[in-house]
Amino acid sequence: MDRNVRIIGVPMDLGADRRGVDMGPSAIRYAGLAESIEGLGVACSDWGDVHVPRPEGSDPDAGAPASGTAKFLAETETVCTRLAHEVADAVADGDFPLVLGGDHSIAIGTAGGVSRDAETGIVWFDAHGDFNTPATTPSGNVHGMGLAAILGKGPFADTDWAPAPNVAEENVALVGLRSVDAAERPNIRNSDVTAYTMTDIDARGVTEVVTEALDVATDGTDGVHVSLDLDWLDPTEAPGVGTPERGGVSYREAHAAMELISERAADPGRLASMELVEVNPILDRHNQTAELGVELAASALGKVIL
Ligand code: Z70
Ligand code: MN
Ligand code: MN
Ligand code: MN
Repeated sequence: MDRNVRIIGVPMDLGADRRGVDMGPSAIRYAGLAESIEGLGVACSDWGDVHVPRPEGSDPDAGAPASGTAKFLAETETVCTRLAHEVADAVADGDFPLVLGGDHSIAIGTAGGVSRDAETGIVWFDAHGDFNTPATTPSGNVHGMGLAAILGKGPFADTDWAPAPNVAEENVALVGLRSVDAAERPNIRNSDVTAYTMTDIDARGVTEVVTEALDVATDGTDGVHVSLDLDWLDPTEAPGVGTPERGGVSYREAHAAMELISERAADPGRLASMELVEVNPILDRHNQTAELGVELAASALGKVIL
């Protein structure tokens, strides 16, 4: 990593059903994130947390779209607007934003901030598509709509906060899908994002798939945002997530993917930002998932074995 890393926490759980992901930033810090980055010889500063309102004081239906469901959308807008500002500030100062969630709805803020003044590709590592709209969601949870919101799908098109200003659908790759809702499937298939399922990883291996995903995200862009939902990994490695799905990538496959990102991002500025989301300490075992998140961030930022 050629820039100072700026850690930004977002203790957000309004976009998910299970409480606990709001403690993700603390768990990841406690797992030694800053020390691990400094151990790579990279300067690192922790800017603390973006303020998130408590659900008890909020009306989940405030800000709801005209049709369909999206719980806590007004609060999600507030948090993502704050986060986008923090991330854009970090980039403007020449720092590398490393955002800690929190549920995956915060990606709307990260993507909005990092792409404010730069064409940005996204590699979205996830068991889920996060491509629901308020019309197709089975849950009403915005963490299942984050990528659709970033790309301005459905009613998100009419908002000034959700669509990322400089992210082209053609530069977005989804990697690791194994849980897609019936009504969400056509949203993905009819889009111009490139989606790699676990079946693709079975057939072609993680190295080939992630190399291709990086081709998609770097083609004509200034930089790449890596959005890492820890449920991308198999629950045997990452039990502490809100929605574990069997059949995810292994420990080594995940590191291989992050090491590829580090290699490909060796050009100054190519890796634009990264986020670690959906760590749920309540469901974790001995902070194992947070520790894994720290390890994977280190691999993406340049850690090598020898
Ligand atoms: C489902 C929904 C989801 C993460 C679960 C689940 C979405 N597709 N995303 N956990 N990270 O409710 O939209
Ligand atoms: Mn500012
Ligand atoms: Mn997700
Ligand atoms: Mn997920």
